[in-house]
Amino acid sequence: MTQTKINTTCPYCGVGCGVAIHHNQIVGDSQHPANYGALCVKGAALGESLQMPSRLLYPRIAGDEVSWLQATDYVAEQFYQAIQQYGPDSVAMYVSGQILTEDYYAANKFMKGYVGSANIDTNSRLCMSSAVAAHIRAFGEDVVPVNYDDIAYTDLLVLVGANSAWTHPVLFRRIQQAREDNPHLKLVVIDPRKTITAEQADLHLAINNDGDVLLFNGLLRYLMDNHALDDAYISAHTQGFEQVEAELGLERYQVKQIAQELDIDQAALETFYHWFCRSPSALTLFCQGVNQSESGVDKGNAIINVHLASGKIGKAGSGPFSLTGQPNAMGGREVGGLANQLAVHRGFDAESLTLVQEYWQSPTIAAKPGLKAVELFQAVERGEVKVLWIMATNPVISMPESDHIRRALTKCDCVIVSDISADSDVAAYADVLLPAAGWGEKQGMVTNSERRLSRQRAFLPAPGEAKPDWWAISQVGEKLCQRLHIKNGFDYRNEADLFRDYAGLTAINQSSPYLLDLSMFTDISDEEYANWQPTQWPIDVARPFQHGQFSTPSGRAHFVSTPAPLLMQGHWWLNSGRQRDQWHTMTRTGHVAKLAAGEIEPTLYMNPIAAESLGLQAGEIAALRGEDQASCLFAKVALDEGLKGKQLFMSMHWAGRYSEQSQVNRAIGQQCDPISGQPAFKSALVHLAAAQMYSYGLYVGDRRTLPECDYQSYQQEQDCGVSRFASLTELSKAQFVVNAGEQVLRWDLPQGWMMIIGRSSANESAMKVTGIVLVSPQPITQDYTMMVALIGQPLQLSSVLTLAQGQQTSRLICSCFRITDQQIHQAIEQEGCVSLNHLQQRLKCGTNCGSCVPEIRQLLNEHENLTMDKNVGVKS
Ligand SMILES: Nc1nc2c(c(=O)[nH]1)N[C@H]1C(S)=C(S)[C@@H](COP(=O)(O)OP(=O)(O)OC[C@H]3O[C@@H](n4cnc5c(=O)[nH]c(N)nc54)[C@H](O)[C@@H]3O)O[C@H]1N2
Ligand SMILES: Nc1nc2c(c(=O)[nH]1)N[C@H]1C(S)=C(S)[C@@H](COP(=O)(O)OP(=O)(O)OC[C@H]3O[C@@H](n4cnc5c(=O)[nH]c(N)nc54)[C@H](O)[C@@H]3O)O[C@H]1N2
Ligand code: SF4
Ligand SMILES: [Mo]
Repeated sequence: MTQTKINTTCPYCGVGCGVAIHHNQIVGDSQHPANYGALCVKGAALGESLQMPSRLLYPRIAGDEVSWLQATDYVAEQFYQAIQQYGPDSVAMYVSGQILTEDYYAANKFMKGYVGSANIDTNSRLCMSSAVAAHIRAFGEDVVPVNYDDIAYTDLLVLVGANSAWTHPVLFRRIQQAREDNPHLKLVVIDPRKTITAEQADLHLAINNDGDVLLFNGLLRYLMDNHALDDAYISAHTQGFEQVEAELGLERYQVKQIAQELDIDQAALETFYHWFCRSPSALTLFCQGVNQSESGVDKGNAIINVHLASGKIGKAGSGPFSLTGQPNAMGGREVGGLANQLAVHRGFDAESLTLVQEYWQSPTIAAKPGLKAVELFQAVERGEVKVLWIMATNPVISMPESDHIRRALTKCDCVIVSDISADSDVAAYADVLLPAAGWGEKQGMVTNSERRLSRQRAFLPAPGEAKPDWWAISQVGEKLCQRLHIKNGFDYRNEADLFRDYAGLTAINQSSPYLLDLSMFTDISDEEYANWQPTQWPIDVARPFQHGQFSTPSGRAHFVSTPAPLLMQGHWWLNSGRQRDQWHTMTRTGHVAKLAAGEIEPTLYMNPIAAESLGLQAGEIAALRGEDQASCLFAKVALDEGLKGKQLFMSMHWAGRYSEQSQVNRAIGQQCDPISGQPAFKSALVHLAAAQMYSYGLYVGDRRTLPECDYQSYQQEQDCGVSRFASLTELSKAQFVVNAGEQVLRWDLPQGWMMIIGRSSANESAMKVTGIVLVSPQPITQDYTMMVALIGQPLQLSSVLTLAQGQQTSRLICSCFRITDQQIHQAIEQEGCVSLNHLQQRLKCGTNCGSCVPEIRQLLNEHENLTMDKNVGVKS
């Protein structure tokens, strides 16, 4: 690393925190307006994440290392041949909200202007596309009309389908700060699941799955019935209200009916409606519980409708706030990386096609929208897409019905994968692998949730032959131009060249209603680009739509009719999402021991009564099948009273060697929102049963591979690994054939079975422990952290045996200092810690990144409630 201070941004979530690299330390950038120095647990672990176990270092074709020249020549030839033989729609790119704006711009220009197809889609389809469509329908342009600062000015915060305490932790800290500063500020959380975020709220509405449209239509009706509409705003700045108003006359939109249908308390619902009515300002933050739904776009518009109707938009402390997931999801939307956008917020109308093609001086232009992610992979499976270039995304894990994605990739003539990791799941399907420079090694621009452009800067050399993604695209672009005998459209020397080109293109929006205009940066020098400071667009405007002028042809915002869908009930339904400490498919966080300790194996969370109905207990294994019963996955059951009825929850992260078999998208079907094409990841209907496991096992040690088992997971520990496995049939000692030089020391012990593997030596007392295996007919609950400590130590059979007798596993709360719930309970019960402050002083928990503060508060609350219950018990 470097000695001079370098400011960059965090490569994870859309909060877009500034990071400073100074004296070999990675810390929060105290000057960055997104975080003012704060980082969450993932940001704080960035240093550790850089030591990746399997970096992709050299280009490869069919497994053989080749030069970049050979690789890019080969890729250009594959594109060229397919285009010549089958037309431009026979090739495609599938990119990601994790590439930088310059990479994105190059990819979009390559596909839409040089290949001549809009078959370029991105994992933002799985993430933000419903919000994008809702913005375009209401505002005429994909614009988030809110700033982070608005959190400090608002009277009411509504979080819909967002577990922000875990997923946007630094933003959530701002929310908590605003509540401390303003005791009148109310926080409402709308989520079928009682999340850590919901636990902190003044009001939690645990609505039935996909009840959001009904809930917000009901709110609009309530505003109407209670004379809380902003008639002046509606008549001056909007259109279409009358139709929406007429549709809300239905009996179904009355408070009592809504509460019943959503299965929530009527008084609680009325409280929310009343607060919204009464508050001078309100912010509605929403994320994947809204977007990832068959009614995702309507959910977004139902939310926007109430903001328009109450005039709570375009002013301080008010507005609908779609939170972006990935660090550059917003930048990708700006350049136009979605298949149904052309570029710079433009669609495929004749004027936009001409303007963009003229600016690019390109040989062609994609005349119609391309295939959206799910459709794209279906076309790949049908053999219609012959060449597919996948960049910075792992669709084998993250797309719905992932078995279909595996099949499609196997059939595809040529799959090109640009990644930083050689063993990302998608890499296994690649004909060509291109090594990408990763975070810290590459540079460029990212745009966060509040439309703020910040710089990522390099501070490390790229290893091996890894190169920035824009460079690889430009090389292939140049070689395609050569084959087409046209002028090279990809003659970029560096990222600044690309950024200037992109900024210049936005000038076409100047004489239009569109707000995206960065044309003032068209001529910035390399030095100005290097010294770029975080900048929000629209430039020099407090917030978009502040004067009630929208980006539609009429300048008015549109009310959109959003009929509430009928809700599914009575089925097992699988909700999925994120854990606090992992990032997506784990390629960047799975190997960091302190992050891996958060959720130690693929876990299916369910209500205790629901579990009992299937005869399932915590720690046992459940078998989950998708609606079509096609594939089955196993996961360990954990009980969670925050899940009502037949709701199930699994995290989306399990992938690769950590546990590809138990990856949740095996059980999730391809249902999408009909407008945005965004998959409904949060409402899969599934079949569930107890799996009849013959034995359960735990291995702690230095081996990464174990015998194939029906259920298997791997967790990285400091200097070793922890594998958990279970088998439907009997496991035998012979299955654990040990490596040369290892030997089994015990087998068939009274508590179950146990085996200890030690490095062989004539003298047992001189042996070192290399692995400990426990096998038992019951789920294993022993504390593995103690076993980790024994690995590599001189063999002391008695200590190992003691551990095998069993201790309950504790739950890790503070990842930074590895403080467990048991330690916190102990400090509260036995050492009299009664406040967060006390616990922080005593155990240091929550004093580094602060991501676990909500969980510590939850434990304190539990104790307080317990004490209250006891006191009540004494009185009665
Ligand atoms: N730790 C961590 N943080 C991340 C990421 C990560 O991988 N790890 N990824 C980033 C990315 S790309 C994204 S997109 C964001 C996602 O951020 P979030 O959207 O906050 O996270 P999720 O866990 O996907 O889902 C949010 C909530 O939606 C709820 N939900 C499910 N169905 C419904 C419904 O019908 N209505 C409502 N109202 N709620 C529902 C779920 O119960 C869940 O609690 O996180 C970003 N931040
Ligand atoms: N069931 C379920 N599924 C979901 C979701 C859900 O809530 N539930 N959420 C969806 C959402 S919102 C999202 S955003 C997706 C995320 O899903 P993915 O995008 O598939 O997940 P990542 O693990 O972030 O994949 C990024 C890949 O890019 C690689 N990489 C990292 N940096 C670079 C780089 O600079 N260049 C290149 N070329 N490669 C790089 C990483 O090694 C990794 O393989 O998952 C979606 N899938
Ligand atoms: S909240 Fe955490 S993950 Fe998101 S940008 Fe900030 S430090 Fe990174
Ligand atoms: Mo996302």
